[in-house]
Amino acid sequence: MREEREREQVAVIGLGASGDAAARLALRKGSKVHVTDTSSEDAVAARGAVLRDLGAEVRLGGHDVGRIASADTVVVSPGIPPGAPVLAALRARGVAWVSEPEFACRFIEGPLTIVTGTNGKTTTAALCAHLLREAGVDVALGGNIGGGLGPPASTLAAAHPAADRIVLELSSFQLADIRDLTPDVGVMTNLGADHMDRYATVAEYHRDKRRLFEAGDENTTWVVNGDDPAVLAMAEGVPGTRLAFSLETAPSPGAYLSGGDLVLDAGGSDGAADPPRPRRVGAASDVRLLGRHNLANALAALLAATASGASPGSVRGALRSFAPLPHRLEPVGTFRGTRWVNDSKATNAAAAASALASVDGPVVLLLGGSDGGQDFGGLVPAMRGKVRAVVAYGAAGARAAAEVAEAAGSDIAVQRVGGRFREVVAAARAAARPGDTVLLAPACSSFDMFANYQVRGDAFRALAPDVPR
Ligand code: UMA
Repeated sequence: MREEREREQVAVIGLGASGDAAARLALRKGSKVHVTDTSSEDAVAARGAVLRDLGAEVRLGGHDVGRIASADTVVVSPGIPPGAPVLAALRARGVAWVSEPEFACRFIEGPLTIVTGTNGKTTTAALCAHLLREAGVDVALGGNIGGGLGPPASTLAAAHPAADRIVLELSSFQLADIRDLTPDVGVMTNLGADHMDRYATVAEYHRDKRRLFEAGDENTTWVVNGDDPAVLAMAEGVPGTRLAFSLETAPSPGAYLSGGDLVLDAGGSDGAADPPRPRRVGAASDVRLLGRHNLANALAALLAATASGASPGSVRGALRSFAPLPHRLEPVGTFRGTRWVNDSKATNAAAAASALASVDGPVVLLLGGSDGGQDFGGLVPAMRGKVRAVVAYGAAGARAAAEVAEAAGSDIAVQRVGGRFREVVAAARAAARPGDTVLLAPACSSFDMFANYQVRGDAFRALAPDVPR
């Protein structure tokens, strides 16, 4: 009985990928675990059944706030917004909670490289881990990244033996509820607007991103976007060492593009007799990813990887062997002379603009999905001279079509397509001519028609060749 009471009690809210991983980690560490989800649908029930067998108490179809509040530690899944009734009730009782990566990091002893930012964080985190792996560092990749590219942080924390270095991609939702997690290396790729269905203002969203900088200390190395004033302002005066990457200037210490070269400058010239010189570590052409913004991601990854233990000499070959990731400017193929590119991950206007800047015209653009209040007319400058036709679809389709048509006048053919995604893709095919690129960069999340952006991208990939299936 006494022993029972001494076991830490952990309550986990949400039984998606993060909740499942956190509950398993807590069980493995000998805690008493209560796990709960408002849903009792099949996938959740199946996870719950396994956790019950492993010894957890599982409550589905609703939350027992009193039971959750009695736990020593409450872990919250990132998809649960701060205004959710369960969190409002816990707040009213004065109960604090932590995010799943914060919980995981209590059990991670090795150094952490944390990557966040509005766009490019998955590519940067995955490339950083790849550069480290190729340099012989024992590294594990996970966190928000999902999509089969890496597990939740808790799964990495439960792994035995632990990797020497962990690279975590973290979202603003996860950073919101960190407490003691301390990055050894922290990366901020860029700052724009996103998740405006969850945040009332961009400033509120940025406040959660700022948690990364607040989590570091004087031993942290920061990798920041030297071309993004919002990032530089946020990193201002933060303790630790600051490295910047830039496509426009030559920051020192930092990494930059010089002609076609990727250059690393270790800095340190202050008073040193023999300061290290800027060093060419690769070429832009070594990066097999489409788009200039991916050169910025590559520079960020270079800095993060070298700050995390990769030798600069190992970088070039590793850059060349990094293949494009699924749903991120992923070349799907060329069918009847038309190239198809899947950027389903472009769930906001800034990402769609980057995608447009990354492909050659003429382009047939698929635009639409859930309506998150994005400024579609604001995308027109990125479309001009490049986009032949816009196929607007989904919940935001009517607004997207109207805003683009108004801003573009007769320069861009705009059609709104209702119905299923198959019809949307067929309309894009009909609008495209040989030599064109059909680009899925919808500037919207996918939840009006799909479970997530991966399923949307998979559907696009499957429908592109127009093969009956
Ligand atoms: N739920 C409750 N109570 C509530 C509300 C929801 O129990 O009041 C339940 C839901 O029924 C559901 C669960 O909570 O079963 C929600 O889990 P979740 O949405 O947190 O999803 P997970 O499967 O745990 O996935 C999360 C991340 N998802 C989100 O942040 C929305 C995944 O990021 C991440 O890969 C995974 O944790 C592991 O770390 C995905 C993502 O789209 C890729 N992230 C966003 C992005 O990148 O833009 C932030």
